[in-house]
Amino acid sequence: YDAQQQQQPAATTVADSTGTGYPTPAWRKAYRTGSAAGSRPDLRVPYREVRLGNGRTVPLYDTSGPYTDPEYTADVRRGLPPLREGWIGQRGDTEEYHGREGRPEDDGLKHTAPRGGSAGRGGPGGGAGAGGGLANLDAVFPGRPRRPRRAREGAAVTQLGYARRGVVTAEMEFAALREGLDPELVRTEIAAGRAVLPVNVNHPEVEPMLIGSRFLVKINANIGNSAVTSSIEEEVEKMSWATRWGADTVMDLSTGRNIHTTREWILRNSPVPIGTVPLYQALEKVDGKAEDLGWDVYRDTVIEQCEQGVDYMTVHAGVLLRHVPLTARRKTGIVSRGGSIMAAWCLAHHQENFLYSNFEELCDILRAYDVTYSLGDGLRPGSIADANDEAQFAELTTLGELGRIARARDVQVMIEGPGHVPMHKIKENMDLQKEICDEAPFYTLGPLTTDVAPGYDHITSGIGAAMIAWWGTAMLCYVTPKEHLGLPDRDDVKTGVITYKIAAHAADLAKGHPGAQDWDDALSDARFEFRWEDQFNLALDPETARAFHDETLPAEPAKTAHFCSMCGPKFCSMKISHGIREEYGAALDAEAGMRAKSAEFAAAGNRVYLPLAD
Ligand code: IRN
Ligand code: FE2
Repeated sequence: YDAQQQQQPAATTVADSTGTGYPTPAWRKAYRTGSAAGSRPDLRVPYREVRLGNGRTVPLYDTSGPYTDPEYTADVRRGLPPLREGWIGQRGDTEEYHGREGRPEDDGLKHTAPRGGSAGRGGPGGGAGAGGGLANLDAVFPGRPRRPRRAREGAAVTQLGYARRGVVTAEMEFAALREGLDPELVRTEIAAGRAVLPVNVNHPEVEPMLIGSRFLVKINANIGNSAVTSSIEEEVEKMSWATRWGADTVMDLSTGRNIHTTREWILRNSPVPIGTVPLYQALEKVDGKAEDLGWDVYRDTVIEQCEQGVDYMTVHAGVLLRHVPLTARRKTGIVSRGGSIMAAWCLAHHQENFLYSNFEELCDILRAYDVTYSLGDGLRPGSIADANDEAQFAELTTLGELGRIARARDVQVMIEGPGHVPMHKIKENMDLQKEICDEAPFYTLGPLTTDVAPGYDHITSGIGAAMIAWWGTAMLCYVTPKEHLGLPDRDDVKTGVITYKIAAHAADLAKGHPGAQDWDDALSDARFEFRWEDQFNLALDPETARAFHDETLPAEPAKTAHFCSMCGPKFCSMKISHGIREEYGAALDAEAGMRAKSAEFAAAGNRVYLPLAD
């Protein structure tokens, strides 16, 4: 996601041919209930059921939230049901307080005056003064009165903290059930820092999920309004659109007006973890002048976002003063937006990156809300020529060091990775990251495997994404066809998400993730048996599959025809294979039979394609 890119407003209506938000009536929202240990009968874990023509069903992982449940009536002004509220409350280790949320100035852009240093941290004094945060929050999101929560003094309320103490939380059980895995495996992976479960105590609406190389590969979609025009509803709409096609997390990279209010609406309506880059909003508060940034304005912004419920934050703390000169001779310099902001600040002040020098304090803030670090790759390569260079790996070494500091304070950590990397240099990235960052989840942007295909960078990057995920990357940040060129619209978002679902699932297969191949097998059976409707409905994108088929064979009988438009009725490889199976079926398993048939076959002139009866 290069610096110059932002999103443009999408249309306000969701393509909703089924009334549920799913693209086909053969997809139905279903729930797994209970729990592996039997200890939490209240768990209700969503999945997608694909109903086949033969009465069988195929269960698939689903990220679309309550929106696709026909029993649920969505109302973006009210927000989603707070699924986790009871779990968080029952633990008794957090407290509500008068936060700083909803201060009108958080929506504005001009904040050159010094901000109050105690905001959000000091009980009543940290609030918005008379009336407190609550009244103002009502104005920001009238649907549900809410006060921010944070950890009670000294309590480690992070999933990492619980995992280390041997506690399997409801969130861990939920996510385990979602992946069909043992909750104890989930706990040990989180405890070891090899997986994260990003869930801010202020985002009770989230359906817990896992990011780690032992689990299904996840994908992230970026959204964010352009400074021009975009309504709040449109931003909420983009979030649900991306999750409908399979985005596991969404990053809100909004800049410009109404930034605080927009984020509040996205969070209250998001079933997936929301990530942000707080540096972008902090920069707005100082009128876009990087040199005017500082720890105070950054810290205030982070607390504001923690109180809203942001689940993970990109922090470009690895761009050190001494790393900046290493980029001087690069072909494309620094392409990360956050990285270039921090490099500019370091050079202007000739001081160490304030995110690095205040990192421990930042850990203590994130710890109080269970916000997960996504340690930013501000020095990622922006071209094939710059891949795996000294600047990139120097930063990676610093990210490894910062990860250890964060985990020592019970803060969950993932590490961001490149960028532009040719195929033969991808594996080194994964190997080094594992070694340097203690197997913390890797979260990469592609990588793009060549620079020569603007307009097709979902593909150049989908190739790299599939490779790096196979080797162990836990989450892939999508790239849309508009990368390097312009603002992605809703079709680009869908194309980006589908492309990355392909990369992620291809990696799941190659890694032998239990059950991953069942989906492929179901689709191949449908294809082989000419069950066209089932083939469409098992597709990642049923609409497109159906539309392509209709282009050449629109008639309804073609949906059951035992041939397709590629070869026609007389020469269809699948049909021929059926013929072979009928003729030789009985002999297929018996070796003697096979040998006999082989001799027969040779005698008949080794012809694979048998003449077909008309
Ligand atoms: C992911 C891996 N490396 C970078 N990313 C994403 O790029 C990150 O999660 C965020 O969405 C965006 C940040 O871009 P800059 O500020 O590094 O350009
Ligand atoms: Fe790029």
